[in-house]
Amino acid sequence: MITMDQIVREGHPALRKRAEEMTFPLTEEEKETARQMLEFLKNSQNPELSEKYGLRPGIGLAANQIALPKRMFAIHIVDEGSEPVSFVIVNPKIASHSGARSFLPGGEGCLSVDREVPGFVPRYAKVTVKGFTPDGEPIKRRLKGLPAIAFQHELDHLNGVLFYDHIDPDDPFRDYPDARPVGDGE
Ligand code: SB7
Ligand code: NI
Repeated sequence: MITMDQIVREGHPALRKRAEEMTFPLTEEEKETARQMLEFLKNSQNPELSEKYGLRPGIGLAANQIALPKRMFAIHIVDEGSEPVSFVIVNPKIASHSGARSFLPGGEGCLSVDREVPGFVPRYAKVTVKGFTPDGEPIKRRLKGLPAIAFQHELDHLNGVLFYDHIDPDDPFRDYPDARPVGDGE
């Protein structure tokens, strides 16, 4: 199973490189990694298992966060509010997005960043995303709220971008006129 030991941290070159497109069919090893990435997120959100294995709770994990420079990530968001979103997506893309943006009022964090970096991270409020399951089936989904934010955070990872790259260094909590806090209606 994946534990925090395998998650690379700030300063590791894998986090700043563009990850490679994957080719189908995936190898059995790649599929197994995909399964383990989703399992890690589930374990990390399970109070007993996160305690037992010292896992930081996470809602997403990109392959390059375990030093695998390939274009896939997992998202697991099954609690309050929105409908459950739990998948691994390969070669993900944003097909279209809203003009409006949103941000988490408490800012973002990252399993690869062992410190708090305060500030708003403006992202598209709604995204239509495309990609493939590890078995090669096409995926197309509309996401909003936290799942939309998480998708963009993970896609950034595959492009070598970290959440704090989007924070205004001169005014981390500045107003974005076209952006609303997540959870504040539609
Ligand atoms: C806050 C946290 C995440 C995404 C969006 C907002 C995920 C944190 C875990 N990860 O580091 C995944 O890359
Ligand atoms: Ni992250």
